[in-house]
Amino acid sequence: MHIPMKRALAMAVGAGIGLAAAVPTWAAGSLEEVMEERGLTQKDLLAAAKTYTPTGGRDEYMVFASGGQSGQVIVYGIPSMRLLKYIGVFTPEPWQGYGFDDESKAVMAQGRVRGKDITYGDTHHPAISETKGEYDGQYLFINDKANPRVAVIDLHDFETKQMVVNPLFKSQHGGAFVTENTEYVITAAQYAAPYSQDFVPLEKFNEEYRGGITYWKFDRDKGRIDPSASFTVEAPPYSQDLSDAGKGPSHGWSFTNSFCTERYIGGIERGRPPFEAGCSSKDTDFLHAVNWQKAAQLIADGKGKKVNGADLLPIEVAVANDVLFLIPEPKSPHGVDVTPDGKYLVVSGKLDSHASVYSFEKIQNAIKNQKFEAKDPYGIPIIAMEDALHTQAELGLGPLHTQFDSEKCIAYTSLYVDSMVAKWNYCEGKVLDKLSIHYNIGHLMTMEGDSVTPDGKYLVALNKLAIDRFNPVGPLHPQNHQLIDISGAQMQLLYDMPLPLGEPHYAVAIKADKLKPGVRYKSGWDSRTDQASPYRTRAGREKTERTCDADGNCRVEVYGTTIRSHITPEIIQVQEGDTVSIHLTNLERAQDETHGFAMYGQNVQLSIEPGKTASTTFVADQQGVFPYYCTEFCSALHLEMQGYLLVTPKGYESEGLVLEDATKYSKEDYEGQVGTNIDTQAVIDMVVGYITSHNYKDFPTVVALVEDATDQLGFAEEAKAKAKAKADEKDWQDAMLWANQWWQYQVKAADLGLRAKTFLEENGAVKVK
Ligand code: RUQ
Ligand code: CUA
Repeated sequence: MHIPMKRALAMAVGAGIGLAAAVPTWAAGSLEEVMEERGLTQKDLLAAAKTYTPTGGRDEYMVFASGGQSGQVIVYGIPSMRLLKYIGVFTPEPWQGYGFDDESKAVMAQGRVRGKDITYGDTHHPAISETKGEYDGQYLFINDKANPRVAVIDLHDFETKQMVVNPLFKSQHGGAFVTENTEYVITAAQYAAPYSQDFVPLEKFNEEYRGGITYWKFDRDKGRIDPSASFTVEAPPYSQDLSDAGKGPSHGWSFTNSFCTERYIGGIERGRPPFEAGCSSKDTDFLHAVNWQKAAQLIADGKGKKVNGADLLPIEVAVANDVLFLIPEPKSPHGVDVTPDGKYLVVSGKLDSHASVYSFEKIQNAIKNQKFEAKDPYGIPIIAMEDALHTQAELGLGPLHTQFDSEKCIAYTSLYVDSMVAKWNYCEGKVLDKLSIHYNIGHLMTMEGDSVTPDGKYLVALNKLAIDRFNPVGPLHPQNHQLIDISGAQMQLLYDMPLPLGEPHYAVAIKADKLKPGVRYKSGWDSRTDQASPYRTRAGREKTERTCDADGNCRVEVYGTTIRSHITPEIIQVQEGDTVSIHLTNLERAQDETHGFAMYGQNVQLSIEPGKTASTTFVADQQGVFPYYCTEFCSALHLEMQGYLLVTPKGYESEGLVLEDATKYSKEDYEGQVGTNIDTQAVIDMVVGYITSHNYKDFPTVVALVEDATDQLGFAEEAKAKAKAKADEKDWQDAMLWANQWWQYQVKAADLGLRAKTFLEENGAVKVK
């Protein structure tokens, strides 16, 4: 078994040194032939050329899309539309160990609602943290509509760090939206409900059911939301919908739509007309304009009150202090989007064919002159529509959401009923272009489209239905994100991407070079608290401790490590009934050398990225044999990265048996192995010779590989010393096994060396000596 591997290594090296890399040739003929065979047009080829990303290429933008009721966030690249990651947020994600390791279970526990674990979320709107209105690439926030929660994701490692539960709401659609410097993350209630957790009859809807807008204080230094510094502005039971934060001149304000200001309560089963009839009968609903800066000041001055332990600014206080205003907006509005310059807000009514552009300046003038057309039943002043409106544009049927271009005054609005995108000028209220979408577009998104300086370039249509666009996969269809080129006067459809998780409502795209994710953690890191783990373990310090309390309840704490290709410990013995905690630190420093940890029958699955410490705790309540292993194919000896949890019956006494190796080794075996190792070393030296004779230090990737290989060779030296010591004792059994372990490390080093060598060849390294 050893010889062929050695030969293979030698051949690989020889081939690399002796021959230039082979020149690829097209097997399938010329471009024209491929076009003909696949039925592609010139236009298709152009679209392909705009999206195709050759192997090793990177995308210009990174998209964070809501995963809808999958409770996750989907990450993909633009223009390639290649999927890069699902981030576990409200839903367990086993590959990442999310919701399986103790550390992330603690995050998910923050999201309990009324003491109940909620293991999904209905995510709608992701938002990237902003500095001076620009995406800064540090954090991502996303809401859960069904259970009013917000999650904080750190873009340093793309992991969910925190969840907060709204103390007042029972649902929460209009979030997450950040203010200009991420002072606050805004979320608005959707379905009105009593703030109290108690039963309140629907007959008291007008008096006791409430909506509201919550301003979650974000503590940038800690990278966490601070619930104690957050507050809610009380609002009538108007089904608040989407929101947006002011920017530039409108900074300090926020805007929230509503869609059932009729305050209608359905009840088909009671013979009443349904919600949908009663909630769309009036011609207008209300845009809520909130001066959150003033609201925050009032809360700080003690003008609010505590409800369910949270700060609330009551409607009367908000009204008395010019904090809350209403403005009529066309029938069943959905999106409200503040323009990049912060001067206007665009509102679309689902049941109106217009988009309405409101002027922030006009709104402020009306407030200054106290010019109101009426007050609503809760005493909130209503600014007349004509006093706030800048212009309206007839766009088409079912306008929903608006995004902005890099070019001034240019906006794109989704037309749900028409299945189209309208490009228009919101300063002049003029339509410029329309493009068909397949089918029923909801949100749309331009590059950095929520920032003060959108990039334009591309637009993604987030469609509600895919119908016939893809190969059928049963009654539940994939979602369809369509990539559109908006760099010219006319929009051009480039690509359809099926998304296998849904329903993605909204997405945000950031310039990829603004993201600076790490590739490893500091050794022994708890990635969820972002602190050194109390369970971090260094090589050689692995240990297992068992302690019992006075009642005879015992805990076993395992402080272990993982490194190619073994888990320490490899045998864990506990007693039936013990509570077992296994803490594993991944000792790897090499990029992408993640180890997994799965165990039979205990619902255990960890992902331990380089440097991370992850833990699992369970009760070993049944005696038995429970194999465990690494779930990431991390090296040639990955399958051997294994171990046993032995759960002995209570009161089990060892029968004094001895472990016997099934295969016996002789002096000759040992010497044969040493011979192989010496030959392998010669191969490694050749590779090292190649690398060091080139300018490898100019390639950070290679430098990292060389560092890793040097580590592996260090381990090889240790194993070699052990083998020699055993040989001196004439213990040929262990001498041979340690010699083999020495070889294992050599193979890992050789593998890294070859990868480094290939990289140098492919990237035009030059000979330096
Ligand atoms: S949604 S399709 Cu933003 Cu929740 Cu509009
Ligand atoms: Cu570690 Cu496979």
